[in-house]
Amino acid sequence: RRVEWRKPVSEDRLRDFQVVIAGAGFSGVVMGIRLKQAGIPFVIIEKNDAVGGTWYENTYPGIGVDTPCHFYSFSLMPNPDWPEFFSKGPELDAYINRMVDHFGIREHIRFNEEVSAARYDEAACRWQVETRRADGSVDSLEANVFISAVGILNRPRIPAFPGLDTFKGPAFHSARWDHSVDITGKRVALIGTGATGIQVGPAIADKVGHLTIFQRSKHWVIRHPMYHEHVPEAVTWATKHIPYYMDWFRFQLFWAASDGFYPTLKIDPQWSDPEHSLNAENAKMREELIAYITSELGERTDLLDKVIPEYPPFGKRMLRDNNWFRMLCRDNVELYAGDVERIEEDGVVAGGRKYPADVLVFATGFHASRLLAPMDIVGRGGATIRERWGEDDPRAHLGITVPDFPNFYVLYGPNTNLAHGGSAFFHSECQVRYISEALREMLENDWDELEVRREPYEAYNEKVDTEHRQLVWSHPGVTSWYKNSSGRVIMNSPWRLADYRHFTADIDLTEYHCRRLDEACA
Ligand code: N01
Repeated sequence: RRVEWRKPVSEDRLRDFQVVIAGAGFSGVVMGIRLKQAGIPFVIIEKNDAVGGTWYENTYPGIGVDTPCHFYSFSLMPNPDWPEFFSKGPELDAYINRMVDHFGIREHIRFNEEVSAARYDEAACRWQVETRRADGSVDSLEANVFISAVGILNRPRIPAFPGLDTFKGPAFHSARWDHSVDITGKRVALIGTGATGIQVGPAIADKVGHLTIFQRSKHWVIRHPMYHEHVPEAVTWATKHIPYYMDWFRFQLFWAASDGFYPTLKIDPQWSDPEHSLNAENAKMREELIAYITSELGERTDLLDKVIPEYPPFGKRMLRDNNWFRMLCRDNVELYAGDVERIEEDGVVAGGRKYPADVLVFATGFHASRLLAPMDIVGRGGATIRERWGEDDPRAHLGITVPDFPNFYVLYGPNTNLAHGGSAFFHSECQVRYISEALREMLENDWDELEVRREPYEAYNEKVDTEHRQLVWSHPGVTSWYKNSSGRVIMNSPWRLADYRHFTADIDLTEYHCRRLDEACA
């Protein structure tokens, strides 16, 4: 939804107002689009030399989305021309570039520059945003409002395996794929079997000489009938020509992919088999998944114990089957289930055996829990985000805003990740709408400062925790990047998509301190 001005705002006020956005991934770009449409000045600071964030940085073989694209796209730029229901990385990268050019956002972006710190100047009600350029030079900008759109999965994590630096061949993280390395005919060791590993494996198995996959823990893998389907011409035609067809199509994907699964996630305290499932729907899903895996593995029944998780479906991120099980049955593929012991100059040691390798690929995920790191964000009275959140306990009101950090907003913040299906784009649009409303109120009322009160922030986080205690992600038998070191679910949203949209549809000003520069807090 565009910003709808309700009161006049003087041109001087608008001209003097400045918003700084960190990150030109999807969220940062759509924030920019809404600000541009509203006539609010802004600049986006982007560390890469291009837009796209995740979809620019990740170029590993097989990269693609596992949410249908007609839903995994913005309402402000629906795309009837998706070639596949689940598009590949380059197609998504092209989509964001088209969007940036269509809305004239590129000229607002400073590339090869990263926000290193942001400090709130209470006397001026402004943020001092410090940046570092790729060439090492630094700069600083002043902003009325600072918005982080840096995402959560952008700092690749390679575990400190003993002997890691002794490996003689090429070794790289999936998000830094080294395309100069020819893997044809090579012995490749792939460590990690999350959403990335499951795409990499099948994409390289027929090219490499031998592929050894190291799976530390098991993941549930689900089939989608349209995963490898091209969009039929009739669907493309209908989305272009039949009134409201695109809306309807998006709506049914929204419903089926997210809210439709919601009953599967709830813990039934009376349920008799809590280690393996949560309730009747969850148990039924477990059975269906096991039947599917069994049929995919066919004669390779020896693999069943290695791949069927003990914990309930949805405990970890559900993975979309990308011919994973068929790949495991190939002669040149071997699955090791268990911990990696160490790395040696010519291979990986696990379970007391050496698995020779010429190339190592780490699909080992990201430093997700240190949200907003390495930015140094300092709010009112010298409060820092790192002290406030500790090593790994981020919290925000609606996942967006934090007391003592006025005029600061986070896109894709704490507890906003969608782990029950659904589209991050949808959530991003909810947050952008909410932040845009906050800015509208600030400008229309000539306020210089808007800061969430402590009570609604605490009440919201209490509600989030209470809700999570009843959901699958808090299951004690599951480790995942959704939880912090003390087991609190910090990443996922516990809400149905429609609920979160409702929470963020409008800003409730009674939840905020609103202030003009020369006034005390109201
Ligand atoms: O990372 P992950 P990812 N020794 O953290 C293993 C999004 N995404 O890059 O499960 C051995 O999920 C780890 O094992 P375990 C999506 O939101 C989306 O795959 O912790 N193994 C796991 O198997 C996703 O959730 C798409 O026991 C170790 C793997 O490495 C998120 O990005 C595609 C280890 C890491 O899995 C991250 O996915 C790709 C160790 N010391 C990504 N440490 C789509 O939309 C970790 N592992 C399709």
